Amino acid sequence: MKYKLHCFAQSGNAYKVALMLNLCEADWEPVFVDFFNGEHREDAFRELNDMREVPVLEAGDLALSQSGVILDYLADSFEQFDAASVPEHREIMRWLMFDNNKLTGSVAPLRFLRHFKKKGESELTQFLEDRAHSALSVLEQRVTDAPFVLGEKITIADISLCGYLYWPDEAGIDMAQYPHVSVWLERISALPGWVHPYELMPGHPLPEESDEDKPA
Ligand SMILES: N[C@@H](CCC(=O)N[C@@H](CS)C(=O)NCC(=O)O)C(=O)O
Repeated sequence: MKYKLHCFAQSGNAYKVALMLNLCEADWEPVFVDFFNGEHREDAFRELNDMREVPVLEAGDLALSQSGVILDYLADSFEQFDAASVPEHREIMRWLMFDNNKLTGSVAPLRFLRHFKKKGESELTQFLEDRAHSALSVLEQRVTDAPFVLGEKITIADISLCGYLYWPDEAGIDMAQYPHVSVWLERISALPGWVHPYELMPGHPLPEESDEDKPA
């Protein structure tokens, strides 16, 4: 395989890269990281990524981390979902940073606390939910007038921004408030090669989730 993606099914950040690879029909395979048992903090993983974060993409001698950087690298390699000019590239970077900081930066920890930690509601979950709604409103505005974030064509900005949005129930976010975001998500999921994150990467369901599904 040309590409190895260190990932796990519950990671929206890894999903951004896995989805890109699939949409580009890349020759890739997932390498499971046992995140919920702390594999990303072990020495072997640190050698792969000193930031101790998933995803990591291995391409030959290269081991890249940060989903935005990996998406940019793959857009260059495949000449797909890429910018058509330097100003367009800057615009893509602007949205990747907005996603990392504001949208994924709120939806991912909110989902982690609510769905995986299950510690109940707190000031922190409220803060994150408000922040997620604020970011979603920005995205809603953006995709109201155009099919994709940069306009008529899909770019890695869309692929990054959608990373955590196929699990709204797990984050406890009501997407009915964002009809244009919902249509935009359907537009992306209609693309050839689109696969839901839980089917695209290994590790779903978690052992405790499968136990929950079992009759008592
Ligand atoms: N900005 C990074 C975020 C990566 C990230 O936070 N990954 C999570 C898994 S989804 C992680 O590995 N977290 C490790 C930790 O917080 O200890 C990216 O886009 O790749």
